[in-house]
Amino acid sequence: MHPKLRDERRTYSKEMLDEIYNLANNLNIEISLKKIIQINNKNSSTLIGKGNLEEIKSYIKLHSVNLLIINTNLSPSQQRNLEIYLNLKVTDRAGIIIEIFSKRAKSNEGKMQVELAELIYRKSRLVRAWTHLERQRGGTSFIGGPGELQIELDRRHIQQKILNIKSRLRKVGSRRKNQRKSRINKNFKTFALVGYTNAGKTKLFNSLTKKKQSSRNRLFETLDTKISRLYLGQKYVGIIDTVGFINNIPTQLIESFHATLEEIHSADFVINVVDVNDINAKNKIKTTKSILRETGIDENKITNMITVFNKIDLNNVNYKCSNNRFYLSALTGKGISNFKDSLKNKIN
Ligand SMILES: Nc1nc2c(ncn2[C@@H]2O[C@H](COP(=O)(O)OP(=O)(O)OP(=O)(O)O)[C@@H](O)[C@H]2O)c(=O)[nH]1
Ligand SMILES: [Mg+2]
Repeated sequence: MHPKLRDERRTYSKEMLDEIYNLANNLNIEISLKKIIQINNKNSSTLIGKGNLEEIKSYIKLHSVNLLIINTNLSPSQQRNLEIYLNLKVTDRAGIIIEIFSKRAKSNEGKMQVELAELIYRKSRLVRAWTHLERQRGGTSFIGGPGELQIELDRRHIQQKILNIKSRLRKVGSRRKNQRKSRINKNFKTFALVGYTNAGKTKLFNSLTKKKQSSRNRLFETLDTKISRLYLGQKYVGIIDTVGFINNIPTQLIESFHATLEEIHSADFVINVVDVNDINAKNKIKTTKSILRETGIDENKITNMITVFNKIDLNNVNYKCSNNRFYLSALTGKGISNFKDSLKNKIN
């Protein structure tokens, strides 16, 4: 492998590790050891090979560890096999992210969407054999797959719950659809802010629309979609703020946030907000594009996507904007007026 590529990969893996560390911290999980393991040959039943597993096992024996987080998505059987082999609660990246979403959800729709993702995740992990581990852990947390719920609910019950939430979500979805129809009828143009979590979408939304949505330095601050008006000289347009993306986003979340993601699909323009100071900005742009593709967005919207490099107040570089590329600070307002002018040109 080319040394530059190897360095890039290493930086990326480190950042991914910091990211999951950050998320776990937010869940009040105390991390005693974090480690990058290079997997050359994937072991289909446990993902990690025997040598590394033995090392993990001896670490667990020596320290009072009660949870192993694997920062990638495990199949249900891999997760189960690891739990049995290590006699320890194991969770994967999807488990942690869904748990964070569950902690952040505030609106009714958000809560329903997260519950749906949790149920889909759990459904495939409902295995009776795990109950002995559950008793040992004594936990009721969602992490590690099914907790108490596993014992309480059988698959059919979960399936029933899934159908029930889906039908409630469909009702919310059809309300949204009608609102979108009315916007189209009125020729009301919309711009959807998308991008990696923590890039500053909500801050930009607030700056453009004078709203006061919560914008904080923590991952997945926004889960709900908000639309608000921006006056662009003679015409109003809609600015849409949505949930942020993350690398390796659980498919269960994409499935359950369908209605939210449809708002992005139906927007006339998509604006990808990127933190200009992020050393992994390039990878995060790639992640955003690939998630959008996964959700079935029209390819033209990706081709014509506007990229906003945000947080320029944090460095002293002089950037040059172009047709679909802008540099600004949602915090100080620098570059916003130029950006608004170009949005105006796009709708005329
Ligand atoms: N210095 C600086 N900080 C910014 C700027 N824009 C946003 N921030 C900060 O970056 C953090 C994340 O901002 P948000 O607006 O919540 O980010 P987001 O993209 O909406 O994040 P999610 O809702 O998680 O997807 C907050 O602490 C903001 O104050 C900026 O232009 N400059
Ligand atoms: Mg936000």
